[in-house]
Amino acid sequence: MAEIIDGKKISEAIKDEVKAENEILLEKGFKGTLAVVLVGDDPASSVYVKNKKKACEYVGFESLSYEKPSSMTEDELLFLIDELNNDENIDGILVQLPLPPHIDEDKVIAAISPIKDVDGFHVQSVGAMVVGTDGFLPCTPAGIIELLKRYDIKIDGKNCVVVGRSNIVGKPAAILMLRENATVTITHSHTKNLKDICSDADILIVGVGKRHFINSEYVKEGAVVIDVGIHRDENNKLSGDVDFEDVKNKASYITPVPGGVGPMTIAMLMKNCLLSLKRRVGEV
Ligand code: L34
Repeated sequence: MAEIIDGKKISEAIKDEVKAENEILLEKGFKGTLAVVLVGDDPASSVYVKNKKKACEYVGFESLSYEKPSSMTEDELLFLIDELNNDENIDGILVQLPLPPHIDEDKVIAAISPIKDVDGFHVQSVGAMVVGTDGFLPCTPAGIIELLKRYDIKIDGKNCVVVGRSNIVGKPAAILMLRENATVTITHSHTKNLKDICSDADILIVGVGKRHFINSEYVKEGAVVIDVGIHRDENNKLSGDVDFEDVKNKASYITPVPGGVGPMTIAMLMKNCLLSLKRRVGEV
C-alpha cells in the first residue's frame, strides 16, 4: 500500500511560511495585493477562485475580486488587464482559466505584465523557466516538485513520464522535472504503446483531463504517481485522472484527489505573490 502524499498538509505548511515572511513585510508597511479575475460562472472555477481569495486572506495579502459575466468581451477584458498592469498597488494578476470560448486565452495571457504574472503563463515566464533564469514558475507544476522534495523523493536520474501536454500542466511539469535532472518522456493522445511507456516510469505525472484514465496496468511496482486531474461526479464526489483505489496497491507514493496537487497550486500562488511583492519593494 502506497504512502499517500498529503498535499493539504504540505500546502498549509507553505502558506504558514509565506505568512511568516509576509508579516515582516507588513510590519515595514508593505502589503501584497492580488487581482483575481473570473469571467463567467463555471462552478469549479468559482470554487478555485474562492480558495485563492481565502488563501490571500490567511497569509495577509489583499485580494481584489473582478467577477465578470460571460458576456464580457475580449476587448473589455484586455482593457481591465491594462488597468491592473498600470496599478502600482497590484503585485499579481490572475485570470482564472478557462475563459469563455469567444475570448482568446493566449491573447489575454500575453496582455498580463510579466512582472505581475504570478501564474507563470506568459511566454516570457515560460521562456525563463525553460532556460532556468528568474521568473514566476507555474503554480501546479511547481507544486508537484515541492511535494516530491518535501517527501524526500529523489528526482535526479529517475525516469519521469508525463501524461498530457497542456500548457498549464504537462509541458511545464516536464520542463521542471528536467531541471531537477529527471529523464523525462512526454506522452499524449498520439503516443503509441502508452501502457509500456508509463510502466517504465519511476515517477508518473498525469494531467489528461479524463477520469480514471490511468489504472494499475500503467504503473510500475513502487512508482510514484502524481494525479493532476480533478473531476466531480453526479454526487459531487471528486476523483482524478488516476484510478486511486486500483493504483494505490502498486505505487510507493500517490497523491489523492482531493487533497493532493490542488491545494499545492494555491500554496505556490501565494509563494509567487510573495516573490512579486518582495521584488516590488526591493527585498530580492
Ligand atoms: N489562471 N487558471 C489559472 N491559474 C490556475 O492555477 C488555474 N488552475 C487550474 C484551472 N485554471 C487555472 C487552478 O487554480 C486548476 N486549479 C485548481 C486550483 C485549486 C484546486 C484545484 C484546481 C483545489 O483547491 N482543489 C481541491 C478541491 C477543491 C474542490 O472542492 O473542488 C483539492 O483538494 O484538490
